[in-house]
Amino acid sequence: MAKKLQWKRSDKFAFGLWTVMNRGRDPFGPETRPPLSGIEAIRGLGERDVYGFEYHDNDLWPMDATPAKKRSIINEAKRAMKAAGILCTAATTNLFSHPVFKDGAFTSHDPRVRAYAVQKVMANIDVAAELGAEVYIYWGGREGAEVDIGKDPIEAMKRFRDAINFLCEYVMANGYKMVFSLEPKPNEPRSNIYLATAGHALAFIATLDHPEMVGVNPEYAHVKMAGLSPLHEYAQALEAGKLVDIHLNAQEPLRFDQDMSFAADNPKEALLVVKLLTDYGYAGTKAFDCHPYRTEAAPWDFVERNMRAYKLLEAKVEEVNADTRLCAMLEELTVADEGGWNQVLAAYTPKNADKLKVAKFNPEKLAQRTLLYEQIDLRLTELLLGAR
Ligand code: GCO
Ligand code: MN
Repeated sequence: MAKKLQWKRSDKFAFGLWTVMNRGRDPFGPETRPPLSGIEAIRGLGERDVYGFEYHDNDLWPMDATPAKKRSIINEAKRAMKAAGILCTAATTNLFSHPVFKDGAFTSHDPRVRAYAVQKVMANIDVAAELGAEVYIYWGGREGAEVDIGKDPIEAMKRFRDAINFLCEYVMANGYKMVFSLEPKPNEPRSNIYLATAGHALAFIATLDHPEMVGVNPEYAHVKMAGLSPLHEYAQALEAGKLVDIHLNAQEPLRFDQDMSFAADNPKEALLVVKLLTDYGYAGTKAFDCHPYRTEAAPWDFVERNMRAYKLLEAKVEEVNADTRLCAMLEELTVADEGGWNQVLAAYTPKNADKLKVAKFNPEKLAQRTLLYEQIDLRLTELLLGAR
């Protein structure tokens, strides 16, 4: 393998423990792989030069673990991390598997369920801080509805907000160095999940008591499930200074949650995401949140394949950015600003408004300009396919 294409820890790749622990169960059939414990998952990822892992509380200890059992597992996880040289980069809470959460956690009708959910998060935030995680994720797995008349969506938002506000205060009161991250998803396992896209999440964050503590980690496949553009979601979050983590994978649009490996569906689209992250210096971890195909006996080919795909696309981005033909065509898209309009449009002032009010434009003439998109896209396709 070309040296440049071999991933290193400094690439900051991460995997959810649950991705390699996934045993291939789907709604139509049972597990096809033997179990892997959270500790084995940490070891296996560390041995493959993965930078970090993300975990749910119950990926590591079962929900009914005694305090002593839980403590011994956490200690073992810390030893495994040290031995394998892998970091814990993000944590999250399983608020969706147990039947107690069958109608949501933070948005449940039952105040006892909501309190239990917040308590479960607090307990894991303590562990996350101990393991060194600096990002804490909220994926509203069952925060949604099938029967909307039975669950007021406005009330649900208020409850969600109260929970996040409470937990922000908890992190601050304990002096933890940790930011929160909302992970949007449009549906599955609920018919409709609240905070369906990055746009929903960003708007919600603005209503929180501590918006500066909360960002988003859009998942590539969740965006495609909504029939939207992962590139645009990542870009909007990045531009807002809110992209604190990313979940990379692949998904055919508008289908069930396929959770395929990164770039498995649409390499050009994946390339443009890698280009965005590269060009704009995204510095967070790049976490893969997908599952090995059900036909795999072990998760390790899957782990290597995801990192390899990212490195291949990263090398391709370098090639694309350096391609003189493509650069020249992209350059032609920009228009010399002879009228000084950029400066006028950058800020409203009475002077700028006056200048704009009296300006004469010729829309017919402006409309005559053509753009080289066909050729540009062909050149990108050529580069992607290795045609010279
Ligand atoms: C999904 C989600 C989950 C979350 C995870 C962390 O299954 O659709 O992507 O994998 O990412 O629970 O929040
Ligand atoms: Mn995810």
